[in-house]
Amino acid sequence: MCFARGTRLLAKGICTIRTLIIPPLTLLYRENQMAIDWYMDFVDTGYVPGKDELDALFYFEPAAGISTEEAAGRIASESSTGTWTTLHTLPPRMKDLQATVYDIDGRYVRIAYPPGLWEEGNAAQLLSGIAGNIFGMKAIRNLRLIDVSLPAGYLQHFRGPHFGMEGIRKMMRVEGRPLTGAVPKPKVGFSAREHAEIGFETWMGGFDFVKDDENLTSTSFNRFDDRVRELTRMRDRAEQATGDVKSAFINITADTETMKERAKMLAESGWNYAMIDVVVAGTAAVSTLRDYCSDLGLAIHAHRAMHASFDRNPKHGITMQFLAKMMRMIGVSQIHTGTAVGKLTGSKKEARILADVLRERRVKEVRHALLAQDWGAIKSAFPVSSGGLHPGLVPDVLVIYGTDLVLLVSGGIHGHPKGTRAGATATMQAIEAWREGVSLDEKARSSPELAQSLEKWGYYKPK
Ligand code: CAP
Ligand code: MG
Repeated sequence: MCFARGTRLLAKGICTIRTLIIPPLTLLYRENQMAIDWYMDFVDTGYVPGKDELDALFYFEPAAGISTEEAAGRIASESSTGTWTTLHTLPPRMKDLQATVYDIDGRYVRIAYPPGLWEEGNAAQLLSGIAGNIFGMKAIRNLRLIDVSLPAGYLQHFRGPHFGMEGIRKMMRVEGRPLTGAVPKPKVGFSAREHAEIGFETWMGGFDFVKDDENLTSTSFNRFDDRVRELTRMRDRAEQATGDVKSAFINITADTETMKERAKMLAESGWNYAMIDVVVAGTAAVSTLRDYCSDLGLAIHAHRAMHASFDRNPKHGITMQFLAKMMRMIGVSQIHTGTAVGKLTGSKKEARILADVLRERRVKEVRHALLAQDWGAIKSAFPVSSGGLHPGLVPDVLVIYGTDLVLLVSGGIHGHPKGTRAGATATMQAIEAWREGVSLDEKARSSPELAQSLEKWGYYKPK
């Protein structure tokens, strides 16, 4: 009996020491002890950023035991000049390169970065700074880079898209409607000849583009040079038959030297686009190919495969709007931005924000989602809507994007009851209905291909 009572008393005593005695003593010790970190040196909520500074917006969640201010300071420190500890020597000029937390709004923080931190024209280095180590800090439980407002002094070192949207429309001779395209499906497995024959049917159904899928490059069953040769032959036949300009997004994704060789082959065969899987290829490679393709007169179609590995989690990673901004700044002519109604993630709000990032000269702020941005002389780029679309969903997509869009309908034409050409024709009829302001059901009365498409899919939204 006494033993049990004694144990309870001992346990109580230990607990009191741990909760009431140790923490204030630690605090006292730390305050008196020489400071071992300087994160708070990166926080000044009275600071007003200079016009020449980059202005970043993050969502962040401090880890347990880390104050909001210290967590914000750690983000600014680790993404500019800091390290985990105070230093024996710190030349005063380093202060000029320090990032500054200047606004903390709940879970959102704004950080100003001095221009001197950034190498002119080097997008990869920008990412190493503001999208590098900071995602791995133990003191931050979740961190998401939402957007960065880029000052004119920084943007001036980037060329942006070789063709703006106007240039692409002029090149393709398409006005007043979205540009249209499709990927042969199944996404890989066809020979180069079969791929080109499906492409011919796609073009003859009224589409402007035939697109390689993101995982088709130069495989044993469909070598790049064979596909270029076969598609060139079919393009010339389709242009002859229709009198329209026909083009393709042929995927050059590989190591940079190989991508250059493939781009050259495209230009020599009279193509005006190259396709790159920009996330897997990397920022540096896209930067190299942007200039190389521009010299060859090639626009770049940017597929974003892998983006959802870092932009899908609303609490951690990098947003699609920041990826889209980087790619317009570097100079792709168009990039996938989702459908909101198709098979892949992405909301209507996100699709509209992405379209603004790519198309507008002056982008307006959207609280906690987008920072104001003046693009200056950087040309516009097309949003690309693709993924799980069919003619029945065309009006939904055009309500979101309007006509300044590249619309890709792939499974949604090759799955048409009468085949690819009828599927493309049905999609063009759906676009016409939208432009005429009539319902698809009404249009279908005089458009058999659209009627057959609605019979199979109706207005089905893929899960
Ligand atoms: C669409 C697609 C595209 C996705 C990419 C595919 O085919 O070819 O790669 O649209 O997604 O492989 O799924 P379907 P996102 O039209 O047959 O679905 O555009 O969101 O980047
Ligand atoms: Mg694909």
